[in-house]
Formats: sequence, structure tokens, C-alpha cells
Amino acid sequence: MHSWPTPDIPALDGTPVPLALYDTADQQVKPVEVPPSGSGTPVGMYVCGITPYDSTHLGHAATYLAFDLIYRVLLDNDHQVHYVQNITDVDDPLFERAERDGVDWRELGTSQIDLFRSDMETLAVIPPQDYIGAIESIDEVIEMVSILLEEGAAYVVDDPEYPDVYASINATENFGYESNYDAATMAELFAERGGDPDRLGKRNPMDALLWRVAREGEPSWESPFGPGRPGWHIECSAIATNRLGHSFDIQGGGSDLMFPHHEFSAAHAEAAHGVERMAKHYVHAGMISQDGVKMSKSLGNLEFVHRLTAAGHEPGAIRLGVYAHHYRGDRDWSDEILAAAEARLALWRSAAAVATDVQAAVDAVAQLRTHLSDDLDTPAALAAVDTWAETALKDTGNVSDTADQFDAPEFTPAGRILAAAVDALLGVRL
Ligand code: 5CA
Ligand code: ZN
Repeated sequence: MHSWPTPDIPALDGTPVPLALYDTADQQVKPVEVPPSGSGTPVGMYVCGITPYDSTHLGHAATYLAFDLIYRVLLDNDHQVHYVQNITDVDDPLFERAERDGVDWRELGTSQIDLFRSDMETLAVIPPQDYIGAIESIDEVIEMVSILLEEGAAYVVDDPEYPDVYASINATENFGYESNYDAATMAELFAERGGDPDRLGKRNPMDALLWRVAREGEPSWESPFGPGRPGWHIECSAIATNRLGHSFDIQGGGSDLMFPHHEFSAAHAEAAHGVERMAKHYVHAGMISQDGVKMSKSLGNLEFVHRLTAAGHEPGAIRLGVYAHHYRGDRDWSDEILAAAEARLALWRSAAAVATDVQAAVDAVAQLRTHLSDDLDTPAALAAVDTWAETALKDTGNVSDTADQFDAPEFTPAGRILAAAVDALLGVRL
């Protein structure tokens, strides 16, 4: 599947700062272990992509904007990045929505993926090199399910009518290391997030579906275990490890994927490939709410990137609104947050147009790098640029409320240093 165009990213002078990120499994901020420079080995990053049955909202976009910062900091550190993202384009919600609306489920998926691509392009998100749909990866899933069956890590459920294939939760010794949840929390989240604890014939209520044999009216693909379709977690295990290796650097997504999805994706991969740990870092972005209530399709309290830009809001302001709070926390979105981000963008622009102190700009870029590399501390990074801007305006006798005068500012040499860093590291064009 094609992704979307790569934005221009200016190269920066000065010294980059190595990246450290919070790892959900180890429950601490730790350095991202990067391949030695000159080895040509890229950092491998997999981020769980969309299920394209409805418009992706600002919450989804915020998660991809967090991982875009990781990509940008790694590029600044002169690393190559191999970025892989999936599209869950075979799943129940797609079939249900298509049926409700009287459209073909494939067409529904295609139209939603197109919208997502255009939102990502608008926001200048760096695209994955491999953007892979579930439909495209059926053969890979079949191969991995076959391995799991051969190794006794999976079994066919005792149900002659629907002999689905399940993974045995006991297949790996360290199951549970990724989320660190206790058994009760796991059971609750498994049932809540797509699991089927009551499915008859399973050996353990929390065994996860690998291959669902065809039901009447459902799309299916031929396989050695009968016509059917992939389960959800195995899709990400297969797409990730076939491109990034059996053990890779960063596995990511929103915090709603910590369990069961990332726990099982990792366990399937580890059982199939005989590795201890699928990813060195498991990184999760918090959930976005709107005016205090979690943004969700069922509640209908959604904001969309394309609606905001159509209303004249700049992509850079959307980014600054999202980055105003730390990516790991659950964060709010509101008109006030957007207005504050727009004021901040104007402040930075007006400062870049008058700043005279080159050393102050260089120092501010160093601070921006330090804060971003510290587990993407965007609130501190943005505050450092604010301080630079306020000082620059004060030094030149300008005050920040003249910001609106600078619609298309000519930046000073000092201003250009800052603008390039904000562009390269935050994806924000001044
Ligand atoms: N296709 C699966 C992953 S394999 C999926 O979760 N799709 S999704 O469309 O529901 O979500 C896409 C991404 O957005 C996931 O990383 C998910 O964790 C994240 N996400 C979903 N809702 C929110 C939200 N309100 N705020 C932030 N991120 C969200
Ligand atoms: Zn996934």
C-alpha cells in the first residue's frame, strides 16, 4: 500500500541529544539503543495503524504526531529509521459499517485510508516506508500461524462447525511482561477490547484468536487450516517482524493497545521466532479527550484534522496544541487549547522576525533538543522556545501582542536558526 509524501526536513547545526523513551514493559525511561553510526542499520519502529471504517479523528492523529517526534529526533541524531505501520483493513467494524451503509467493505476501507493519508500529509508527518494492509499480509499471517501450530504454541479449537485457531497463552514464559497488569485487570481488558473469553472449546479463556474460519457472508482467504481470516494481534506480529526482524527497537501505539493487543502481538512473535522480547521499547501515547470526555466514535465528540484546516487553522497550530501536554498523559483538546497554540505560533513568528542574538537562538535549539530527547518532553521544549521568543522581543523593544503584524515575516539570521529547528524537530513551519 502506498503511504504519503515525505515532508522536507531541514538539517540542523549543533549537537543532537541521544533519545531516551519510557518503556511500558520496564516501566522506566531508558535510552533507545541505536545501531552504531556508519553501520547502515536503521532503527526499527513499528506503530499500530488505523482500522479504516470511519474518519480518523484528532485523537488518532495525536498518536501519530507523538511517533513523528521520535522519528525526527532519531533523524537529528543522524540515524536512519525503518518505520513500518499497518492498516487493519479486515475487521468486524469494517464489515458492520459497510453493511449498515450499503457499501462494499473494501471501498469503505480505501476511502478512509485516503482521508487518513491526506491528514498525515497536511500535518507533515513523516510516512512509514512500509505501509501494509492486513489484506496484503494474509500469506505472512498464514505462515506464522503454521509455525505456531507446529511448535505446539497454537491449537485448533474443539468445534467441528467453526474450527478456529487459537494461540495458547502459556506458550511463552514471560507473558504479561509488556503491560505489567495483574490477572484481574488482564481478564477485564481482554473482554472489553475484542477478546472472547466465553468462546467454547478454548483451553484458556484468554487464549487469543489467530485464524477465524469463514462464517456465512464474511470474506475469507484459503489457508491450510481452512478458508478464513486473520485474528488481530497476529497481523501486527507478522507485519512487524517480517520487516524489522524478530526483535526490533520500538513498538508503539495508543495506550488503549497496551493490553491485550501489544501483549499478544509480542507473545505470538516470541513464541514463533524463539526470541525473548519482540521489542526493546514499548511506547504508548495517552488518549485524547475533547472538553474532558474521551474522544470516541460512539460518543460522537470528535474533532477532525481536515475540519480544522478547512476552517483556516494551520497544521502547525494543531501540532502545537497537541504538544502542549506530554504525550504519555491522557490529554484534552478544546478550542482554548487551539487558540493558545495559535497565539504561541504567532509569538514565535514575531520573535523570529526581530531576534538579533544568534547565541540565544543556538542555546534555545540546544534546550529544545535536550527536552525532546528526554522522553519527548514537549511542554518543556515549547516553554524553552517561549522564553527565547519573549526575550528576543523584549531585547528589541517589541512586545508579544504585535505578533499578528507578522503574516509573512522575513526572519533574521537568529530567527532562521530557531525556525529551522522548530521545523525539523517539531514539524512546525514558522
Ligand atoms: N488498527 C488498530 C491497531 S493495529 C487500531 O487500534 N486502530 S484504531 O483506528 O482504533 O486506532 C489507531 C491508533 O490511534 C492506535 O494507535 C490507537 O491506540 C490510537 N487511538 C485511538 N483512539 C485514540 C484517542 N482518543 N487518542 C489518542 N490515540 C488514539
Ligand atoms: Zn496493531
